[in-house]
Amino acid sequence: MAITQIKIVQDYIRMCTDGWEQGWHERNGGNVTYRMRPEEVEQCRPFFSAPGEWNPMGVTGANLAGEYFLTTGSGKYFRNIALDPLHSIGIVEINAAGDAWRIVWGLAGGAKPTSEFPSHYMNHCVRAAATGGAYRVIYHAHPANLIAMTYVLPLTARDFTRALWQSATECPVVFPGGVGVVPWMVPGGAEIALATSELMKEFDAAVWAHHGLFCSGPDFDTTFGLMHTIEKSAQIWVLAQSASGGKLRQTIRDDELRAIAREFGVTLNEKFLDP
Ligand code: 2HA
Ligand code: ZN
Repeated sequence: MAITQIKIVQDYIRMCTDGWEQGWHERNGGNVTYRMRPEEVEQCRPFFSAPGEWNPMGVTGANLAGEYFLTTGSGKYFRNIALDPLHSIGIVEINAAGDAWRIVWGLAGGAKPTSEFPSHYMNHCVRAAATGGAYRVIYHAHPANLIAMTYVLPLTARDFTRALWQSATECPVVFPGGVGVVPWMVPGGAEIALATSELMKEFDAAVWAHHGLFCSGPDFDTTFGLMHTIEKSAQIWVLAQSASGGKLRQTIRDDELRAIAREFGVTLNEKFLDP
């Protein structure tokens, strides 16, 4: 038995490979973290090594102190994860104060968790609190069409939510709360982590201007599906804007968005609709 035969590890690796195949993870771009269930930690524990040093995150989240996370490695390529999980991903434990991690499995050869671990951790803290512990996955990718939109639209939640809802009929059903937008910031630190987690109090997804997208969800399917749906909608938006020279002939109207929500039993974030 190897740790890579455990289902949660296999499912995690599959999500990483799926993202690579979509073209969202050039070089070392993007990262995924998963907050493990206690029984999954126990399944993996026989493979744990002597824990490493505690490493401060620069952010604090008390509600997930003591939890374990699967994480991609800093500087590691999604392309290689399935071939070499031991060096590409790892499991980290959070300390009792909720402000530091240590490696208990993987990230072999001196690797570290993703450079965006502070953002991931703060997003986990906020989404877990907002969903009674149901949300377990944070996914960051670099999908090209969504990034292209951040050069064209005003960087507001309203502009992005409306454009995405209007570009594919499924969108208001998949993310009825809309998406948040973080202005351009230096990636990898506490400042962008706090800005993103502030938006994650309200949204399942946050756009990083000129950089990418953060998605959250209860499981890999839902979270990957959210990334996929948003990027597909962004692609349609870019195609329609390009084909029309920025002059769309028609789009889905607000009363039609409300009709979709009624039919599918979801509540749209009304502040993004006109009265
Ligand atoms: O892992 O995507 O945002 C590289 C990145 C940083
Ligand atoms: Zn990134």
